[in-house]
Amino acid sequence: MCTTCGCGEGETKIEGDDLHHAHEQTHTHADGTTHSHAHGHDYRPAQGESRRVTLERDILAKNNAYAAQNRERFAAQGILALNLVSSPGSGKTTLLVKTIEALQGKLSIAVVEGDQQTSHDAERIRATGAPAVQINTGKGCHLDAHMVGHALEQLPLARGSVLMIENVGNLVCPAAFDLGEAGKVVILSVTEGEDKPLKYPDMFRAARLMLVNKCDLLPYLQFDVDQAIAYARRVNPLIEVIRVAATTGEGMPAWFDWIVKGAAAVRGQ
Ligand SMILES: Nc1nc2c(ncn2[C@@H]2O[C@H](COP(=O)(O)OP(=O)(O)OP(=O)(O)O)[C@@H](O)[C@H]2O)c(=O)[nH]1
Ligand SMILES: [Mg+2]
Ligand SMILES: [Zn+2]
Ligand SMILES: [Zn+2]
Repeated sequence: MCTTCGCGEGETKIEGDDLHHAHEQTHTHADGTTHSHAHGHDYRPAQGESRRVTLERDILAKNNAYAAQNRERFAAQGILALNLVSSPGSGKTTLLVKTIEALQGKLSIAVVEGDQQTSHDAERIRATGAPAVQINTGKGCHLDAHMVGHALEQLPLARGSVLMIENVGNLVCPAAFDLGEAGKVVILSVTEGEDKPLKYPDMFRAARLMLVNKCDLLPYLQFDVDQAIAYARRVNPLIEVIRVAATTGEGMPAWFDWIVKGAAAVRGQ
């Protein structure tokens, strides 16, 4: 269950991982904790406000513990992990496909894909030759650090590589869940309206970088890019911004440079 909207948990499926089977037996996480949880067993809706608050705190505390394990693993292997968040259809997968193609031979990129249903996005990534694992969250509206930890078991992650995690399209709930990433990248496409940073401030506050995507469509829309950026900076004065069009390639080199610099920083170069 999501702490924000109360949507379902316990339906998660990870390609190549029989989650429920694995969790009927005890298993050990990197911190040495051994558990035999059925996914969602402790996510039962509670009665009353104070129980709800306690439940939220427990869910986030558990998530943060798994996120810390993921983060340790990324640090130990010099992996730059980015969490791509946005509303549905802003162009996350298109951006990833173009990024993998552009950086081929320069950086090794692996992808965790999150969607409620289908493995379309993982298939689009694998068509580039990059490894990808699809997580289907069922009724769930966001990825959590525990799911990502299990997906990583299916993914060949080279030392010094980049892990892109494409979250479920949702501008609300993924803001609350740390996956162990170095940073969240929020994608705002110009068809969505420039006021989204004010309407969904948690997400824009949580992000390190905002990609303003689909800029090729600006001639056909009434979308004030400067205003959108001003709104984003009103909720997060430190947010970095890059204007791009994933389909035409406009502005994309600045995004590629941002990744290459980030990866080098994580590797300590
Ligand atoms: N014109 C234009 N269309 C784009 C651009 N980037 C993506 N699109 C289109 O936007 C639609 C959605 O793109 P996706 O890459 O599937 O978006 P997504 O954010 O991964 O979608 P979900 O995973 O379903 O949330 C597709 O039809 C893309 O071709 C762009 O820069 N310009
Ligand atoms: Mg996608
Ligand atoms: Zn939710
Ligand atoms: Zn587990």
